[in-house]
Amino acid sequence: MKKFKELLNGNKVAKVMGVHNGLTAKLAEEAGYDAVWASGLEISASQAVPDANILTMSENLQVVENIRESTKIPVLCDCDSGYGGLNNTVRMVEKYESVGVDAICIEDKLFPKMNSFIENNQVLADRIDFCEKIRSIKITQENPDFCAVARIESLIAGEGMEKALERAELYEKAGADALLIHSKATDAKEIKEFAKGYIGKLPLIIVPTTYPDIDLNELYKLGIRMVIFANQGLRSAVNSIKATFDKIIEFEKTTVVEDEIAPMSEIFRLQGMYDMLENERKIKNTISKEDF
Ligand code: SPV
Ligand code: MG
Repeated sequence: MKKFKELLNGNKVAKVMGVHNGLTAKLAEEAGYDAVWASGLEISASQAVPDANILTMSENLQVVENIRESTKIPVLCDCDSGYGGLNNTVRMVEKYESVGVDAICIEDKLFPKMNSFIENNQVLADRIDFCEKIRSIKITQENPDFCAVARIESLIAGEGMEKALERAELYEKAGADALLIHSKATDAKEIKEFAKGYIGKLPLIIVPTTYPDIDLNELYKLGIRMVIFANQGLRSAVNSIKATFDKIIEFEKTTVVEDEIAPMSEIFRLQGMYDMLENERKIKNTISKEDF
């Protein structure tokens, strides 16, 4: 298994899956993803609240701890805009690093931030203020391998390509380990243009939610080192759960879905029931009745 930093500098585009709890993190690892993205959208949606800094840093951190303990692959955390100002970001770094995550991502928007695909309400942070936040991560972190991803929202907020590239240069200077260039375009032209225009050295990360048709080999040549499939797991779960719920209420029994849903044995495996019982047996075997 590769470290997050190694993934950023690898010889292929690392594939990262969005997750919202320990179970989805485990499923992402088993499917073969290189890392997981603790998605703010997924975590808030899974609690049926808006993706707009409604959940507190501590509430997100609690979920992140469960994600961390459930998978061995690197965990990259969506930390929105750092939960406030510079000092909030400092405490956030201390707390996130203490639970053992590999990387955090902050975006150059104001608190409270709004999901990038909601029209209007996309207010960008002052670039110098944001550089200070990036610097605060690098100064606060204790583990040299801990990574800071700086997310550029210029193309989301309508600030334009030129300004996006200027921000990239500044965030690199401030100490970011990677740049996430976000786009809501319906094809990859915009992020390709950014990648071609970026003359710095940092690895680039993309989130192709609105532009699903991508070619990873082509993107690698342009400097893109990581792709985050940020929300497809949650969206797939919603459709699947809806279909199952609809069928059961219609037929008033579960026979119609039994072949489509995971067997109980699979749930037990995923939650570690069998491992727990095996461990219990091993512990008990170390004690013999005769000796005690
Ligand atoms: C998330 O997954 O929470 C993200 C990506 O930040 S997006 O929803 O595209 O803003
Ligand atoms: Mg988010």
